[in-house]
Amino acid sequence: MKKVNKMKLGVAVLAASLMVGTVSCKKEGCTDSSAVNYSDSAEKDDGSCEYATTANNNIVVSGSITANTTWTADKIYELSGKVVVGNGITLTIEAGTIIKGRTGTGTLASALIIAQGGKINAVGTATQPIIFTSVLDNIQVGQFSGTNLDENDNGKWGGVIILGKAPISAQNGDVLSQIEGIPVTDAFGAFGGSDAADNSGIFSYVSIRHGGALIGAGNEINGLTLGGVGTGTIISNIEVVANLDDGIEFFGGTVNVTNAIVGFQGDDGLDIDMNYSGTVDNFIVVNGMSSDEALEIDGPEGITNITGMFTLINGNCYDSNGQPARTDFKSKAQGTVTNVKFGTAQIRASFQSDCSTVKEDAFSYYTNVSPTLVINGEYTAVTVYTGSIDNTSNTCPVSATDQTTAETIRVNSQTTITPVDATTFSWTWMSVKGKM
Ligand SMILES: [Ca+2]
Ligand SMILES: [Ca+2]
Ligand SMILES: [Ca+2]
Ligand SMILES: [Ca+2]
Repeated sequence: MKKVNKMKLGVAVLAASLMVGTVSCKKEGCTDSSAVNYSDSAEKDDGSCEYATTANNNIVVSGSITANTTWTADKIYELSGKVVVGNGITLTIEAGTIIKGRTGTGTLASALIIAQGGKINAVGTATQPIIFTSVLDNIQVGQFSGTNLDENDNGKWGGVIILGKAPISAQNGDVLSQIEGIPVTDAFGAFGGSDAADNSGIFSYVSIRHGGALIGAGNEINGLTLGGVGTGTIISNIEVVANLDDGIEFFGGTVNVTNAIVGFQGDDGLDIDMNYSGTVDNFIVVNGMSSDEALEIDGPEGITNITGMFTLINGNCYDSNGQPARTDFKSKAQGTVTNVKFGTAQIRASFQSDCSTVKEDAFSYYTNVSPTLVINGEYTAVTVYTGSIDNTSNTCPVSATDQTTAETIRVNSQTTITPVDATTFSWTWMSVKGKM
């Protein structure tokens, strides 16, 4: 209905501009070739695109959402390519709504992208979570899960990307960056800025399943990507299961996340980059057979936003056999880990210009008299490994002293864990399917 009105408005505006003879007179219409009213002579999109439903009555959505929109639980929404919620626009998703991403990779990868200045208002409940999955999933309206996909089915669609204006630490001192996998020519891929309190909306009781398709060269998409998302945003009760890349990846930003569970990801459970400086409170990572690290954490990449520190509190990281899962504190990781249980902590040490000149890195942050990488919890081992010497190959050995120093810190920082309350996650696919 709104779309029809907008189309009439577009025609009226076009007619008016023709009458006054403005110099800019690009023909307006629907420029998306996947829409039923695509106009191959239109040069400027006027938001009038309308889309077919599929044989099973899914509502197909594609391209930019140009007016405030609500997706309702009585329908299934099918993402065709990248669906972008742009500046000034709010996408509301009702509790219980199912969104299915199409298959396809690269430019055809399906994703929901909340761009800078756009807002998501997705508020599910424990009994009616919002579910993102693949078109290959046979889940139907009103159901909690399908029957044909399991924790090993990943990469079947893209993922969800939220981009804000909070500080990041990107390379070259950039305060604004472009999220990986989205070409720089697409302005909606920008993230970062100076508004630590930026508000991208609410994302709560959301289950993201079976995603992670390749979105750009060498870039699989995370289940949930948070780029420069600010503290005004509420993110809570999130599940990412069977994603081909990371479960949740943070690129800078300050947003706090409470109650997050990631399982059976192809890469890392929680991945922190560009000096994310918010708090993740109450989380579980369950590594599958092909997972990489449960936690993979980097600090600042550049000269901006170097003081922020991440906080991980109240967590448990284990594998599908119940064994504690490995973590990796990589380049300049700085922050605190409190009341978290995991396996080996790998701690990266790197060198300035020769193997005796230690460079500031996770290892030095961990071993300093006043450490800026503080791990208090229960972890089974610590392994120091070397990063690269500047501009040369990675040839420095880890000294036995460094390894011993790290091990002493680990032993002294062991605390008795208060276990994560698993009932927090009883609403999730992993809990219901017995995969926790
Ligand atoms: Ca990633
Ligand atoms: Ca990794
Ligand atoms: Ca990763
Ligand atoms: Ca990373």
